[in-house]
This record gives sequence, structure tokens and C-alpha cells, in this order.
Amino acid sequence: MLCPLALTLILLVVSGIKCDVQEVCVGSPGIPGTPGSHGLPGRDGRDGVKGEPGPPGPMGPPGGIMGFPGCEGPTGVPGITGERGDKGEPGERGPPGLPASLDEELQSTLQDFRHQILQSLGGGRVAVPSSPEENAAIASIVKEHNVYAYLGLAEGATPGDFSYLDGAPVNYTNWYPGEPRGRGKEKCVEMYTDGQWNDKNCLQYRLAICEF
Ligand code: MAN
Ligand code: CA
Repeated sequence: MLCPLALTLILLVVSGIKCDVQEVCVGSPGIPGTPGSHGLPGRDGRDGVKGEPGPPGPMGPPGGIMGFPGCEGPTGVPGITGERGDKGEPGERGPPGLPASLDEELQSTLQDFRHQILQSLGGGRVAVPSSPEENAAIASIVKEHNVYAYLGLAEGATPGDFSYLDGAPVNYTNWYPGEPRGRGKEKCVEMYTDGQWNDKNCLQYRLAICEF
């Protein structure tokens, strides 16, 4: 076939697995046709991303129903200390205690105090004979004044158990026959004018002879 403008295009037409070669003639372009009518509206686009929350709305009219109560607030600061209350009634009286003479702890404390007092006085102490010679020397003073003298020894917690005022055990005695018989009630010791000893209460008018 001969084309007028001697312009030949070779078209390859593919149908199945067969190829055909055709010659096509192309003329000069014609006048464009009138535009086609508008197509139908397209489909809706995808949903857009979620927008920002809007501003709060205006307050509603008064007279609405009350909301739920709020949560409990934090604990407040402690208040100032109140004034002291009135004194209470005295309690019931406790059971009776031991007699002082049988209270071992009290006796030992007393002995300790005695010892401390004697230590702090220093110098002299109430004389107590520790031999027949010393006993005779003190007896001569008792006889001279004709007044019994207290000696420097006293009864401890155990009745009949006498010791020196610093707590040391006695190493010489000159009891009147039958003495001591005060059985814990006569805690001091007096010397008679003949030099013999008797346990006696501690509140009598007696000489107090000191040795240095
Ligand atoms: C009085 C007191 C006692 C003493 C007796 C002795 O009662 O002086 O200390 O033991 O006499 O009879
Ligand atoms: Ca006695």
C-alpha cells in the first residue's frame, strides 16, 4: 500500500503469540472536536486525621442538678496542744510493804549511806573497843561521867548480827551475860559503867566517845 505522504508507520499488533506487521498511513491532524460532557462525581476520599478538641462550651443555665461530691482533701496540720487537764483522783492504796528491818534492799542501802557518811566525815569515829585494853580505856570514861556510852557498832539486817559502823564484822565483844537479846529491836550498843555491853535502842541519852 502506498501512503500519500509517504509516511509509513509500522505497527506491531500482538494477538496471542502471533505478531502481525501492518502498514498504517497518517494524514494531517483534523480540527479538535468539542469537549465531552462533565464526568460523574468521583468517589469520596479517605477519612482525614482526627482534629484538635474544640474549646469548652459556655456554662449551662443555672438550676442544673448537683454533681457528685469531690474526693477527700489532704490531712490538715495538727492543732496546738490543749491545756493541761485537772489532776486525777489518787489511786487505790497498794498492799503493805515489808517492815523496814526485813527489807534487805533497804537495809543494804542504809548500810551504804552510813558508810558514805562516815567516810565523808573523816577524822574521828564513834569509838569501839577491839581488845580488853581498849574496852577498859573506854569504860574508865563511862565511869568517870557516870553515863553509859554508845559504841561504834550496830545491828545489821539479821537480828543478833552486829558489825562495825563501816560494815566490817566485829572481832571482839564484851556482852553482858544474856545480851544481845533485843532480837532486832535494839540496833545500837551501849556500854555499862562496868565496861559490859548491852544492845539498846538508838534514841537514848548516852555518851558518844570518839576515837581518832
Ligand atoms: C532493858 C533494856 C534491854 C536489856 C534489858 C535487860 O529492857 O535495857 O536492852 O536487854 O533491859 O534486862
Ligand atoms: Ca538488850
